[in-house]
Amino acid sequence: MVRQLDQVSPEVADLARRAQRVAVLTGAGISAESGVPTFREVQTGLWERFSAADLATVEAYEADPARVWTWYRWRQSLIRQVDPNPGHTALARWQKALRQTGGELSIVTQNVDDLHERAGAEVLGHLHGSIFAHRCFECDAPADVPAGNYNGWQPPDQPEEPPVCAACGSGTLRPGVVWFGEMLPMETFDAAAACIRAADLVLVVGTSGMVQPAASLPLLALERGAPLVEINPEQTELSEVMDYSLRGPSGQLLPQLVDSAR
Ligand code: BV8
Ligand code: ZN
Repeated sequence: MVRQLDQVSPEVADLARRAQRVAVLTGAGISAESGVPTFREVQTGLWERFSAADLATVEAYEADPARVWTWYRWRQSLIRQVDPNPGHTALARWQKALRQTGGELSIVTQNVDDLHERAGAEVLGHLHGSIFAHRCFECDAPADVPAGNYNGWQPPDQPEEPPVCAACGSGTLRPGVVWFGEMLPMETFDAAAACIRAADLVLVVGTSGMVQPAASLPLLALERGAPLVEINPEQTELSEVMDYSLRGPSGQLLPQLVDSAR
């Protein structure tokens, strides 16, 4: 039975203080306070007629490579211009503190941004890839491309064509992310499942719990009865399996939780 709270209660603080193997699944919400739009937010500019889920597909790239390529370049540019927020830095702090006492905090993220890493945390895996990785749409050869650098939020008024692959000379480049309908990197998924199964506390931060199979990972905590705590201003698809649902922004609640774990 989920207990919904608007701040860290003494029981939750006690769970955090006693936890030695913490597993954290994060979603777009943890980056929201940095200024990175979540998938639920409406699109603007060149893409206002499309939902993110429409553009994050092979079909969208095949239909209009330049539109999809430019969307990712714009998102890369935006991510480069924002900073990690107190939610990212709190997890990095907690990870360092636990490692000093032989514990562990494993971060598994659905996000394609690098804000956890830029906050100083080590990430066990990016379930949906990285927006800064690129590969050939045809031959899969990895490609090293400098990130998009548009000025601020202003999306370009003209789409950019994706570069031609230097390895095969015929394919064009695509972002190294997992699109809808594509398989997740299975070794990352398996490592995520293993760390959640072994955890003595599972934290789910900033995810609507709508995208599978990532959203099924927290359910593995039920196998061993590890406590499940969610941090999200809204109710999610996962709320009812949570032991505690902290209703608020992760940029505020994560620092409170980490401070209470000291
Ligand atoms: C697969 C990379 C099969 C790209 C992403 C029916 C039809 C068609 C498909 C399906 C279907 N049913 C299931 C599927 C499968 C599909 C799926 O789950 N669809 C859903 C939408 C129904 N899944 C897939 O296609 C996956 N692959 O199944 O392959 C297969 C099997 C065998 C062989 C071949 C193939 C692949 C899914 C991965 C897609 N790629 N990202 C890119 O980034 O461009 S997913 C993308 O959306 C994000 O990465 C993210 O993971 C996801 C959005 O989820 P969230 O992270 O939760 O973000 P969201 O915006 O939803 O929510 C934000 C949350 O934050 C909210 O709850 C909000 O309240 C909260 N929040 C806001 N502010 C704050 C906050 N929280 C805390 N603090 C705040 N301040
Ligand atoms: Zn190629």
